Amino acid sequence: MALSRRLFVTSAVASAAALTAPGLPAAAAPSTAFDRSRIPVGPDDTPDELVRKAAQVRPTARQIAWQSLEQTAFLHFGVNTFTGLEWGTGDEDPNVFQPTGLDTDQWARALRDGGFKLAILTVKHHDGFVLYPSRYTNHTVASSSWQGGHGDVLRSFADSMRRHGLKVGVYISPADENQYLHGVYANGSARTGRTIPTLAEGDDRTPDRTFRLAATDYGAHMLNTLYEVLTEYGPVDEVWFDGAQGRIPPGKVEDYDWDSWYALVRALAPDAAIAVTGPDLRWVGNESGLARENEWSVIPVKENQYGRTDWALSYDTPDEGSREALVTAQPRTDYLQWWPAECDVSIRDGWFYHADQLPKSVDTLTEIYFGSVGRNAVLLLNVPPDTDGRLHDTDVVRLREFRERVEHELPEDLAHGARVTGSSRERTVDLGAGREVDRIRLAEDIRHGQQIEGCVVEAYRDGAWTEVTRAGTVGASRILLLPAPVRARRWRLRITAARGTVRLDRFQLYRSRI
Ligand code: FUL
Repeated sequence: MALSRRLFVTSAVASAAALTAPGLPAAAAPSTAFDRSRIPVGPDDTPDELVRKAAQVRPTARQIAWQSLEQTAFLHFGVNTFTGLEWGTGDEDPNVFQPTGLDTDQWARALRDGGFKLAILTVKHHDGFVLYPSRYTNHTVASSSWQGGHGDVLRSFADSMRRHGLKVGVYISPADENQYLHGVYANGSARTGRTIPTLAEGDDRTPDRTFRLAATDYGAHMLNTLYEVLTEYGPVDEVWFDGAQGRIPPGKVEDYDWDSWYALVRALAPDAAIAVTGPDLRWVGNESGLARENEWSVIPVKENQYGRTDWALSYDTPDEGSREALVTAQPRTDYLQWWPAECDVSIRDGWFYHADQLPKSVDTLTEIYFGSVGRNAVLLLNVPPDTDGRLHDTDVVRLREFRERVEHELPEDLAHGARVTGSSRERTVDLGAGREVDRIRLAEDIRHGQQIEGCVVEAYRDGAWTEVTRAGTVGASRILLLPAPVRARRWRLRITAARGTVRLDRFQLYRSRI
């Protein structure tokens, strides 16, 4: 998909604060006085001051939980699955949605067996077609004859994921072609106080919480959609907002009410990481599933319209967080923020299922694993259900092969239980006997931030410490691949550059079995 779709419209419209109900947290602001997930930057901060501040930034509990998932999945499913399009038009006949054998348990088993911990369903893609029967639009599963108009993919998906131990995420597209055709999206309406949920005709809900939030007509539509999803389908751990605008005439724009949307998500799903166009995690900047070799989770950011967190540098700059990057970004930086990278990629070429496409090879998926999980990021791999409403057998087999391959790449930590000595800047492991090693996994305890800027792995060979490999950043996870196995009994990790006190979480040694 064109990168430009993820680029955001920035308009000069003045930001009006969300109107909050009592007890409703402010949108993107730190949730407690001790929240250090972002620290303000001033124009007079010296380069040393910038580094000192970066060293003090800490992830929230929500971000730590999200980072530990490592492998997450996307499921792009909707009218496009049946029309063959990647981006729907909003005027498609809802009756095209006819999965012949929806089996969300099969999705869940395949993802669980592939090593995935959370799955995100496209509850609404840019066409506006909604996978549950919403009160606020007819462009939904209820307008299809599928299951007699009583189908609910979101219900089935959420139940299956939880039954198989996976967490639930929801993709709710801000862009909405259908609402544009109905004169709601980008209709130029004012941002005014709206009561959420807005009770619809015949609505039998008696909400125990209502919210007063600033929104346009379409912003209110999004809020009502979020309210339904976040109150009727159980706990949600990730809410995924793309930043794309719909295909609307030049001159028209829908300024998304980010602050109000974030506030409602925080109130209704406090554990949910708000992804991509959100304060909790950022798009890595490509759709190939690959992080930068040196991927920082502490990033200079600016706050744009209605509280949207944005890059101070560009989304795809090769260096988002080094000392040099902090200085270059300073004139545009509002905060140094814990904003870790999520690497999205599809197992097939498209995001939606197309019969003529094939899944990526195990070798490619393994490169993606090392390029994401191995580089301080979380992998978000899309596996699109087919027109039956099942993951294609080829993809299911590929997911299992991928998991087996990762297990063979990193079979058994040879350093587990070994004698470990050292300090925060140096750790030595004695394996008790010479062992061959070709993969090394490092991790910082990110509860104490991201500090390592450079490190060297050495092996004691022929009476001397010899460099085996080196790396820049480590963060939550760094996996180093040696071109050939190295045999040694004693191994050492030396931190050569750091911003603050390093708390090492892993120094693991592996001999792959591939
Ligand atoms: C993009 C969208 O336009 C694609 O259709 C897909 O959903 C991808 C994950 O994000 O911006």
